[in-house]
Amino acid sequence: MDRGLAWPKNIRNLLRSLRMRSKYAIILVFAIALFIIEKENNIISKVSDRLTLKQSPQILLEVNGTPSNLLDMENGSLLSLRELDSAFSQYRSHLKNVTWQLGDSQTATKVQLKGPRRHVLLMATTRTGSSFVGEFFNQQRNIFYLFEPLWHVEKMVPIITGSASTVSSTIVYRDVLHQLFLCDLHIMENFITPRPEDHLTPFMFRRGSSQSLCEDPVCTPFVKKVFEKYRCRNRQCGPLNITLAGEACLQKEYVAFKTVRLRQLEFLRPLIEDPRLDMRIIQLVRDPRAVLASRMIAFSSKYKIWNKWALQDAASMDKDEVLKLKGNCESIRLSAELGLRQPAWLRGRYMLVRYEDIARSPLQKAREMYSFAGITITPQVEEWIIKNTQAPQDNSGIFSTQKNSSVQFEKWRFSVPFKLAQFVQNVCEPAMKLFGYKPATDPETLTNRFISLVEERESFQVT
Ligand SMILES: *C1O[C@H](CO)[C@@H](O)[C@H](O)[C@H]1NC(C)=O
Ligand SMILES: *[C@@H]1O[C@H](CO)[C@@H](O)[C@H](O)[C@H]1NC(C)=O
Ligand SMILES: *[C@@H]1O[C@H](CO)[C@@H](O)[C@H](O)[C@H]1NC(C)=O
Ligand SMILES: *[C@@H]1O[C@H](CO)[C@@H](O)[C@H](O)[C@H]1NC(C)=O
Repeated sequence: MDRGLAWPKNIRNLLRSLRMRSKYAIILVFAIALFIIEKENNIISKVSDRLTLKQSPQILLEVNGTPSNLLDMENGSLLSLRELDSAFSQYRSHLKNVTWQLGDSQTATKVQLKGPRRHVLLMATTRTGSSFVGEFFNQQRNIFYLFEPLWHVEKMVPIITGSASTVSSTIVYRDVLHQLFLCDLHIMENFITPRPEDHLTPFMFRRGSSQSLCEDPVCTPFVKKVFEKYRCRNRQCGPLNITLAGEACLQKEYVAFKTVRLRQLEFLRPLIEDPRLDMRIIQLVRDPRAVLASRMIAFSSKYKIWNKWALQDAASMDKDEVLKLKGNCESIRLSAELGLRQPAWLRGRYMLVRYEDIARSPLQKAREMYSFAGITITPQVEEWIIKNTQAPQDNSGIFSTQKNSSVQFEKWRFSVPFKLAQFVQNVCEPAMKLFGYKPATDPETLTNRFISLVEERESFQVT
């Protein structure tokens, strides 16, 4: 397919789906469109597609005084994309941080934040134990914890993740996180489907994984007949009142989020340099062999090429899949190297943690993470950790956090064929070296419980 035509069509589809949404969503789409245009000016000029916008053209006027000649007031449609492009280039600088301005116009400006607060981002990738480690922060009452808030954002901007670079989605992720750390939860309303009405939604992803969204006063009385997609675990609540949740966030001393959707540490610099925030970033990594093995089970359809390959005697592995794996490992490594180099803007704000170390000494690692974050760990958190890391092995579901952690973390060694381990070792060698994961030289080593594949490390060195 011609990529030049695909983007505007996607934008149009997205606009159509957003038609009923508020002005914020529309403005956001333009920020996204701008980004694409910025990257691919030449492609846009080939396109004469028309972009029609059924919603009031007034909307655009609100973005730093966009001139009225951009709009055709008579029939309410926008001019051609080509003309839009030149209009955009005029307003490029204003739109650059438009998500930022969106949020700013809401709660963040109205409410004075209580200080000093600390803001913790647990930055991970899927199947690295991030749900489990996230619980360390979720279990503490004075922390406002959100589980994977970017899930909704990823769902809403498929055009970016699909056809444009991951850079553009990362910018949206970053700006949304920025607002969320400021307790502006309204920013989420642009991404939750169906769109919340009256700031109420029963569709906040995995609400039950955030105690902060399930306790008083955020847990409003249960409403019969409202279908609650993501329920609180231990009680029934009414649909989530996002305004109320934002207020609760401001009442807490600390804010912590976990995400598997943001990989590039360098993008977080604006958050770290925002004087209203006091950021601490904890990057969680895990042996890429274990991660792949776990993904092949948890996301078996997405990883069916790997599953098929693992079972075959002689078959060459799909090139795209290999590149993806390499891309994963490299982006994690590059972020870690940046963090470990401690540039001035990151100093004291970055911590690298290996899942394997947490699995072996959960309490000690939790204390280290809390100490790094400058938060005093409570006995409740410590009790939760003790209770949930010594559970018998057999009651652990795929996504459960309750397991005998010191046994679980290397179970993969006995379930993957040696050739898979070897393959990952080759593709991810630089990352494995940095994090201290030892290659298994032969099948016997792989399955020998007495040979550790994890180097003991007190600290990590960038070479
Ligand atoms: C981005 O937004 C901030 C805060 O509203 C503003 O101070 C800054 O000038 C804006 N930057 C650009 C490039 O528009
Ligand atoms: C809407 O405005 C555009 C630009 O001025 C014009 O070319 C087009 O014919 C108009 N469409 C209708 C349906 O009036
Ligand atoms: C949501 O919470 C806010 C803040 O407490 C409140 O003003 C508003 O009335 C609530 N909305 C609904 C629909 O209950
Ligand atoms: C968890 O695993 C460790 C290591 O094998 C073992 O010593 C311990 O007894 C196990 N704990 C439980 C509760 O099964």
